[in-house]
Amino acid sequence: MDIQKFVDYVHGDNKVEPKDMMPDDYRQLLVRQISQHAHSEVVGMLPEANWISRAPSLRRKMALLAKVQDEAGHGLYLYAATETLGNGNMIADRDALYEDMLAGKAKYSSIFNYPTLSWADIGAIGWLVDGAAIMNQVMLMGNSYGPYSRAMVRICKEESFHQRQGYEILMALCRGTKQQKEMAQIALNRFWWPALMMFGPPDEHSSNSRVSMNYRVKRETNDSLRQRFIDVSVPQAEFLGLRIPDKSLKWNEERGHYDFGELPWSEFQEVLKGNGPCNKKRMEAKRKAQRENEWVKAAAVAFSEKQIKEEHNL
Ligand code: FAQ
Repeated sequence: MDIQKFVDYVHGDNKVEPKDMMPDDYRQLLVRQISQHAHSEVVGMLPEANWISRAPSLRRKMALLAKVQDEAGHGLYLYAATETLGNGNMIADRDALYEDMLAGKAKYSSIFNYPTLSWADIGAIGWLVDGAAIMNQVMLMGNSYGPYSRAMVRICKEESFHQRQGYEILMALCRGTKQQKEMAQIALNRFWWPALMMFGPPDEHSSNSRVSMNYRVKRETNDSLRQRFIDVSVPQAEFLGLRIPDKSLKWNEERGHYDFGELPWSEFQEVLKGNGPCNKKRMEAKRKAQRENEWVKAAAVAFSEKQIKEEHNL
């Protein structure tokens, strides 16, 4: 196929749909990114689910339950979008992709390998992790693949509610007792750098960015989104009365942005290799869920097969 024609097409802000012709490396890039995104959503349920039974009030529990269920829904939209890309050469079946993640062959976001040690961590996740996810996903709403771009629109609406509920948890803690405010500060200290690393490696080490930008999957680079996230988060931290744990953080009048310190990239590499604080625990939890809930899937398949037979008098 004429690759340049395809590139011109996507640069004209046109969408590619499942049955359209597309270059193999475009299909491959999308299967990799969308499935990793889906895995992140479903693994991302674990750190927060850890606090459902210990939420401090019924209202907080309801909001957290709804949020965690939303993440499962995001995983479903994204696995469904990935499946539209399967063809004779490319396996995009959700079970196969999920198995790749369980086997450690496919990645999911580094952030979900950190523990949630206090209730304030749930606030920090909503504010920073969902905040970073939105920053990235608003950009992805404009990506060139129709099913992914449309999934992003809905996901972004739900993520905005998630971000608000997290920030509101921290507002309550920061207006509470001295110990509650300290708890919020400790959560910010632990989640700040991991949240910044969600945007991926620095641009010069981002192996996929060039092709991704050319195909309009990514429309902005890792570093530019990270900078924007820092610029919007600093005043939000100030409003809470919390300190960002970065001594180098300083407004740069000339650049019109905050300067910031070096991110702990060696920690990021270790987390990607499977050596983060919770990598093993997360995969064990998902394998256990798969084993123990296999019967639910089998029952759903048996039920749908029975219905099809009845509807068609087979
Ligand atoms: N963690 O060449 P690049 C959420 C990998 S959803 C792990 O720059 P790319 C909602 C990358 O895969 C959060 N691995 O890669 C929620 C690549 O390896 P590969 C997830 C990472 O794809 C909230 C290698 O490093 N969001 O939080 C990470 O162009 C609360 C080189 O990197 C998405 O997935 C990382 N942080 O850019 C849920 C959004 N960063 O595959 C529950 C969609 C990079 O070649 C609770 N994804 N790597 O072996 C994207 O926008 C992109 O994939 C990036 C990375 C920006 C994440």
